[in-house]
Amino acid sequence: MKKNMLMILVLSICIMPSIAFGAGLCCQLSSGVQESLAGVAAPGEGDLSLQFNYSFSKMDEFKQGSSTRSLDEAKTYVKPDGSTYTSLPVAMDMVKYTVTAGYGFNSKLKAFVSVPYLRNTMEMTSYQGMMMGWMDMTMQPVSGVGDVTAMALYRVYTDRELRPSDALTIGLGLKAATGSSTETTSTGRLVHAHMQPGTGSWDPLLSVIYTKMLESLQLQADATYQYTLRNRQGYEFGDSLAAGLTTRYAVIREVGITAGLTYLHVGKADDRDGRYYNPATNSSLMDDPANTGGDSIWFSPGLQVFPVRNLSFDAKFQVPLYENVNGIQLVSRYRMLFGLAYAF
Ligand SMILES: [Cu+2]
Repeated sequence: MKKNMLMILVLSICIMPSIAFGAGLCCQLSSGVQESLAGVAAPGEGDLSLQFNYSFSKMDEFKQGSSTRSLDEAKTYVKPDGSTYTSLPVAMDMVKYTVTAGYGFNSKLKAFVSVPYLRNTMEMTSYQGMMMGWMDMTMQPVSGVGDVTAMALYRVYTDRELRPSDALTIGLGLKAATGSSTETTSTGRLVHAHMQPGTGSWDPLLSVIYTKMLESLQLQADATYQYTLRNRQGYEFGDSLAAGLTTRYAVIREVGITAGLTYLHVGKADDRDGRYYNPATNSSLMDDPANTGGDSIWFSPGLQVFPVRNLSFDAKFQVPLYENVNGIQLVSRYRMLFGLAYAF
């Protein structure tokens, strides 16, 4: 280590996009790896950084537009064609482990690669007819390696080379189709597209990050656009835009508190070939693309600790302040993230 790694780690919070959303609007970005890039220790010139992340998302309530709906209300939700859903999600947990490696080519160019591993579980209920009524069931967990994301960050502007106070960085990335999007249930049907480990598509990513560093306060504004493409099963997830404002305050040298506000827009998905949702044979709320996408605003308080040289720990809690979804959807109640980073 040539430099004071602690200082680099402290500054690094401001270098990565704060799009920490695996499950913005009910797992819409479940395989987008952006979350692992949030808060990654940005490596110095010729340095390597390694980060391990854990995230947990809980989805257990319904929204129709921006109004909360009970499970009973979801059971009687009338589709545009006049019918109701006979299969509903009740709760979904998403656990994600992500390993991210970063390398600093020089003071301007850095690159990151992250590999996620996911485990999704779901409680459901389905209507079995007049005699049996609604029956609860637990889905077989879906797990596996998710979609690998590579991203290059290039700092296009800074006011001065040493301890810059203003910086503008542009990121270009690609989310690869490494995760499976064709997991099936015991009955041979494709698992919900939004519960699969991967999306099956190769999606370009574009980020713009502006950072301002004051005495013990740092501010960051960033935006990331994910341009989704159609996968081999004919399914296309909606494009997404995440725009965030993050502030970090250093209480003491080793401890910082963070607060973030993020706006997330996710477009509606399209199941062109009806592989995941066939209205003729399937009346599952979770599978109907009409119930995908929407807008949300999130608040994320967090904590960062630098216990020893080259090591950082961060924890973040995320809650939606506002959610407005297309159709009716199972939405997130909260999300927790823990990260451990080491710079070599
Ligand atoms: Cu399910």
